[in-house]
Amino acid sequence: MTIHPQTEIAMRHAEESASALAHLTGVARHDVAIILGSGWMSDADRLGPSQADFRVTDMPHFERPVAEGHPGSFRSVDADGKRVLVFLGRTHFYEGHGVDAVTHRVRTAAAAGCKVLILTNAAGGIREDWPVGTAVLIKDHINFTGVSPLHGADFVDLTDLYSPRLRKIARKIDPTLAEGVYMQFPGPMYETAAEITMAKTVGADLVGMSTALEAIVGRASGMEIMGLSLVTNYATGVAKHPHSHAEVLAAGKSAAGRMSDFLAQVIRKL
Ligand code: 8IG
Repeated sequence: MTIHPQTEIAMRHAEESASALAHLTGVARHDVAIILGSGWMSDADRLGPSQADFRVTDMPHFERPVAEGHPGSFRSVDADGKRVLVFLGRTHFYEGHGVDAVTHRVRTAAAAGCKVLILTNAAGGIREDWPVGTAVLIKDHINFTGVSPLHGADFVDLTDLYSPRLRKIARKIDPTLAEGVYMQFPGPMYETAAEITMAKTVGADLVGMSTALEAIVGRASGMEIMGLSLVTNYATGVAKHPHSHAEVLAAGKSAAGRMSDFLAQVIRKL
């Protein structure tokens, strides 16, 4: 298959970013990449020692961060010899920079040598038995953004997109870990109650504004993928009151230590 010109550009940009990343961190190749979403960032130091934080905008081709609680930094963590590339925050589809901006971290991670990609997010929970603070392993997704992050006739297979091997590792560390289907909406508005009824009907357990587009490019780039959601609010209609971003940030902050400790264990077992 010939590579679509837009994919070629995205891959060249990723190579350029990866080369800047190696120069900034002094680490030529990384093994694992983690994208920390809201609710996952505040205790990132627990993942392992790192020299310093860098701004993604110190590399070419990265967009400036906009969402509150998304600093747009990254670090290289030494997890007992395993090199882990950690992005604090992501670029969202709703920022309007297009799918290549959304997936640029993923392509950069692949270009930097990463074979495993861990995607984390904060999400709205549809299931009443998952209170705020519940960590959920993503077992599959529904891409409801209406767009594809791939270009041209790139017929990528998405069977077992969220690696059964990695899910087994996660459940071994925490046998109580819930598993669910994540549905990515375009955002930035939260859903209506009717949309959540639809989401539930088509098999979603969680709703959010990220992750699915990134996972698709991760697969297309040959990486093994793990997805983790932290429920920071009940979805519309399930919730008894309106949503606020402050509430999401607070729920994330109180869970971040637990989430980082869990991720640290996962990394060491990969
Ligand atoms: I945090 O209820 C968080 N992100 N789409 N819906 C969507 N995204 C979210 C939600 C939610 N909560």
